[in-house]
Amino acid sequence: MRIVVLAGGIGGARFLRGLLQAAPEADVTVIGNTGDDIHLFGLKVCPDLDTVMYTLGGGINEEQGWGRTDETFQVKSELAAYGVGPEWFGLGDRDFATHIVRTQMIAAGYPLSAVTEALCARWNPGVRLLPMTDDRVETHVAVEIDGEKKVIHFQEYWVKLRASVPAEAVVPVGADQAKPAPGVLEAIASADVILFPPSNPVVSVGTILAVPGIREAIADAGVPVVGLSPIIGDAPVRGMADKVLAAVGVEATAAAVASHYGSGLLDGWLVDTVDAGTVGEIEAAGIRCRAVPLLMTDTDTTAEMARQALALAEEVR
Ligand code: GDP
Ligand code: FO1
Ligand code: CA
Repeated sequence: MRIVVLAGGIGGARFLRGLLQAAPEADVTVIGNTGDDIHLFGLKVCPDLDTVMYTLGGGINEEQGWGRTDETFQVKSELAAYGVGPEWFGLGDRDFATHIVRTQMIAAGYPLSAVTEALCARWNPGVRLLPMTDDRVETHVAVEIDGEKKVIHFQEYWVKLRASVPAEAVVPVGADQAKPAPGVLEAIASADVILFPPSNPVVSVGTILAVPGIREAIADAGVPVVGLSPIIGDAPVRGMADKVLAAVGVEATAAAVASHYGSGLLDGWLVDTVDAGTVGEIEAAGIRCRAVPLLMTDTDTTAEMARQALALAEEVR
């Protein structure tokens, strides 16, 4: 079975770990979000691609959900000693090697998709990890700070400000000129099922869908598209997805996210059992819905979620 998964970082990666346990024989292609990418110290950092690669490759810092295990920060502290910022983004020594290799390969003319393939040759994530595009896309957030309106990089909003100010707009800069990376449209066209994991609907899945051609390819794929809600009981399970959902005028509820994706895209939607009351409303919107436990507490639980998603896909096929 060929499965295509649109993934951001932590939520997507943890879901994928369960999916691979639930369907070890499946051929899984991950279309990864690159809107979080940031250029720091002359290096290109791809947080979501790295989180998927490290998580599935066994190198992730588990409690953080990003960065490497057994990390040290000598380079970071030496940069600070030179007064070279920013200091608010925690790049570790091991992680730096990934960004050096990536930046070196891009400078040599390799596209991001080839770079990602090369990095995955070391990590063996067990999936084919494709960036959504080889073109540069970086999400920026319009905010108002001390009465001054400005647009800042997503990572500054998310990590430095901890999303503590309202996001007035979320803009994937470059998306409208971006082309799907090689293999992305082909993977979608040959998929047996397409999954939206419990990733951030705005800055992860939303950014991937903002690359022209991807949303259309999914809508036209003619195979079940099933998503899992990142919102449980009217709040994101972790992180600040509610802040960016507000920026696009979407309530932080499982039902609102389902209708945000729309019945033109989604055939099925899994909500957590605490949101069982909303199943009727979602089905009335033309999206088949099931209430199942959606907390990814461990891989076995996540594998069950993945099995439920695949079962719902068969039901709507
Ligand atoms: P990020 O790029 O690192 O923010 O990761 P993603 O975008 O892939 O996923 C972030 C989303 O995962 C957040 O909006 C969380 O609400 C969601 N999430 C995290 N853990 C869980 C979980 O255990 N269950 C569900 N349903 N969602 C989760
Ligand atoms: N997230 C943080 O909250 N604080 C950090 O210092 C931080 C550093 C970092 C370094 C490399 C990397 O790949 C990811 C990193 N992240 C950090 C996560 C990153 O902000 C993700 O983009 C968010 O989790 C949202 O996707
Ligand atoms: Ca992300």
